Amino acid sequence: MIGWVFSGKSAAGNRILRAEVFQSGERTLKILKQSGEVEGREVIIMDTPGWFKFFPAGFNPPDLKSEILKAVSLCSYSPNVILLAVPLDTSFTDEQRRVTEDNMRFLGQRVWRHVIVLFTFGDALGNKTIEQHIESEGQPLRWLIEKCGRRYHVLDNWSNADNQVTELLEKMEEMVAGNSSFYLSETDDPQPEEDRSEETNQNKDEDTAKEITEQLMIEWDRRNWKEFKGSSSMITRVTFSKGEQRSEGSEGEEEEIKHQHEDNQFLELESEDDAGSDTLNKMRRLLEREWSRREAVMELFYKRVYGGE
Ligand SMILES: Nc1nc2c(ncn2[C@@H]2O[C@H](COP(=O)(O)OP(=O)(O)O)[C@@H](O)[C@H]2O)c(=O)[nH]1
Ligand SMILES: [Mg+2]
Repeated sequence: MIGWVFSGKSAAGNRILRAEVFQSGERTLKILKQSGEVEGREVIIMDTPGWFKFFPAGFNPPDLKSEILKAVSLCSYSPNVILLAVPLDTSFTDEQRRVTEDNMRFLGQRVWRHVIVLFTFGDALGNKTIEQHIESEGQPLRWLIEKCGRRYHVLDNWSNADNQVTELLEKMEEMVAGNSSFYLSETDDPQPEEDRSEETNQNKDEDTAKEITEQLMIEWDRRNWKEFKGSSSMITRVTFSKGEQRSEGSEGEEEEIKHQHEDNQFLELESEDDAGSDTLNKMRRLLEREWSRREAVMELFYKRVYGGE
């Protein structure tokens, strides 16, 4: 089970195993293996920490990669499937396409043959079919679906309907039957990271990114941008490469447009004459978006629990 934070991985794990064994709604820090009998099969699920939805992979917590690799190696000797959680309550833009690809690069090119896109938040589909949704979402999501050999499944983690899990297991079995299991060997293509032309600067930036990441994780939990900004003079040294920036004008993205508008306001509010302020603004913008995604999900959750839906 992989995907960005708050994409419903832990909830999906619980849903599939029909037990509250993963901590949904909390940040998953370490992989967690749980198993159970589902529809007569022994199912083992590895829950993993998520990456950010908006930040480039370079800002991940330091042990995210090693945790995912651990999960892969623990599953290597049995038929396995990688479920990539993609929540349906939010858009999958070109930015998410890049972040997803970036975050999965270290698993090598072969990984995509073993992925099923697990659309979580199935309740957000409303009356639409998933095919209509994929059609209306535009190129980035279609790219993902094609990349995964058109394998996908919708899961509403709040619904008790049994057939959604049965169908998922059938799709997983079908995939495993026509495909070997996923494992990483030493002969695998070394995972080429992004272009490293400015090696020295890059190293310096990497150290800085590490410090920022640590801070970021604290702030993600605490939600206090002001302190983050005050304690982070180091941010001024970090530069975002072009490839890591948010795409401009991706097709049909209302969310994107809304955020661009908000971004402009931030820029106006904070027109400091400081060399780092541009980067600071970018950091702030990304963090704000991570938070607002989290809030939107919590709102859905409270509405469901207390709103009598
Ligand atoms: N509406 C809705 N909310 C969900 C669904 N799955 C998960 N959530 C909520 O999304 C939030 C994040 O879920 P979680 O399982 O922790 O995601 P993770 O970070 O990917 O493990 C939690 O508040 C869940 O209650 C779903 O299918 N529908
Ligand atoms: Mg989780």
